[in-house]
Amino acid sequence: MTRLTDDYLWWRDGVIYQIYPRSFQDSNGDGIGDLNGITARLDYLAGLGVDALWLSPIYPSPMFDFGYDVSDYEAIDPVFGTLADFDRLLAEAHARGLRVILDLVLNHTSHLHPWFVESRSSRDNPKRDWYLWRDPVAPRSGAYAPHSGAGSPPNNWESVFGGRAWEYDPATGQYYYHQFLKEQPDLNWRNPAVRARVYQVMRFWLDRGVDGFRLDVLHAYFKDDQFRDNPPAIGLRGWDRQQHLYDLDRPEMADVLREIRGVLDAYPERMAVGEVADFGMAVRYVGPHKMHLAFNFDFLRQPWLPRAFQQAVQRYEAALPAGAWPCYVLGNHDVDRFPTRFGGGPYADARTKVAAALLLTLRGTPFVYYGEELGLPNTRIPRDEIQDPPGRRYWPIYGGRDPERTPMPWDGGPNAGFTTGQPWLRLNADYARRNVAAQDADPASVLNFYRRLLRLRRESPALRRGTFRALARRPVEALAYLREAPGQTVLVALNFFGWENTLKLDSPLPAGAWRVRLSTVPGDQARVRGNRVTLAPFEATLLELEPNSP
Ligand code: TEU
Ligand code: CA
Repeated sequence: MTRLTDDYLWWRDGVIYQIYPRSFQDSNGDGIGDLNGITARLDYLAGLGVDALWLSPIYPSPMFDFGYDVSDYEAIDPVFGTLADFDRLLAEAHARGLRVILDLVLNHTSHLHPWFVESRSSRDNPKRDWYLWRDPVAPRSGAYAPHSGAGSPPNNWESVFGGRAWEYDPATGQYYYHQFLKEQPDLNWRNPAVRARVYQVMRFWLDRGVDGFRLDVLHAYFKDDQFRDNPPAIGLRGWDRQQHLYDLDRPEMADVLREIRGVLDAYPERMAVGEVADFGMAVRYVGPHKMHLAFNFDFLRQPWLPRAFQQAVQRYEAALPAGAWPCYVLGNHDVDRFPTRFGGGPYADARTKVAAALLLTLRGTPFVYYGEELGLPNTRIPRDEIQDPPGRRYWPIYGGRDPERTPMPWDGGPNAGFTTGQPWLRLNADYARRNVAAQDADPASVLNFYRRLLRLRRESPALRRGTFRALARRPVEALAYLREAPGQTVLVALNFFGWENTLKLDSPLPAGAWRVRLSTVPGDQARVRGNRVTLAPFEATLLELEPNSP
């Protein structure tokens, strides 16, 4: 594998690829992707040019939230394989220079986790305090009181997935808190025994050679110690109709970030990336003694306008303290796929290439969600095929997350080569054309564009580590920026629209000869003159300043 600088650090200089294991590759014909399937596709991933894989949860789970409800943190769900399969996957990945990070879901467990089974068994069980149990309160007049004699829930907190966040447990006469489904009770992070046990889980995987973790809903570990009501907000669904002052992002988090970092720092080159709810946390949760990375989800909400993206980058660059490294994503298993979000239609692939060129040339670690490298769009899922719990609950206001979780299309054969059985979720409707084999054979495909971008990024110190400088203060239809490292200057120019655009820069470009390193336009001669850059429709171009040019 190419290693051009001595100080290469995989999670900072590399690109991380998210796999949703149910949907990547089935190896045994049950219609559900599994670990051996992933192992069989490692050559594809190494050839793509990514540096690390993040696997969404693979632990034993009753699958109420498809693995985000864990019933044993130190084993593998039989649907996905065995620990031996996992060890083999890890060894084979490492042999190809690919790191592997696991998804740790530590805000909550499954309601079938033995810890919760014990906790709910009696009020004096030693594990009672491992979860958040509260007495009912006297029903306020007109207030919600679901159980006769049970009073009302302890406060007004809502579940992300709908309804109250409190579930009454008649056996012991108390409510327990669940920020997501009632099958996902929240752990009590104030309890030192919980913390110690959870850090032991981390060491279990680190000792096996896992390279790090994606920490699910890291922002929610602590709830207000006084369980105060959230103030109201304007929104459509219950969760959105409150300001989350008291059920997220509590001050106690600082100590836990330090503790988690301490666990990781006992091993060489391990990392954690936090899933956090907003931009403020994406900035506050990273840096020395905190997380290595935290997802900045700004791009998931941007309209397809260069200025919106540029502003998102600039506010991030300005807000991150020294020693904190940026992190960008265009999609994941919870949000609409970006080709659909950015408008779909006949120009979707052209836009996808522009978006990919942006994601992979910013200063920060990019995450690529499986299928993005094919320009995979959302797939419409008929109501009777909906699998995702919030989709079932909120249809038709919200159809759930199945549309962005459809199986990876590998070839044009039956079920796209994903399975020999019946896929758990339908494939993209255009899989006969949109699949790995077909795009592999087409030099102009989205896949081959990703490969070239990833190769260039890996070879380029400016793209990996250089500074970021936007070249026009108010870009309208195209975007241009410089990435500069000692000895290398790269100009990235992106036309967001389907007509020619001349971008006027605030000041002339550094003088010299600009050589095209990569372009969506074949044989491109990039027109850079003074303070003007002219771009063809949907052109994405990377130019390098010839080092010895006058
Ligand atoms: O997601 C956290 C979360 O709150 C949202 O992304 C949520 O899934 C979305 O708003 C849908 O309504 C994480 C995981 O990424 C997600 O898949 C899990 O379902 C959730 O935590 C619970 O573990
Ligand atoms: Ca399988």
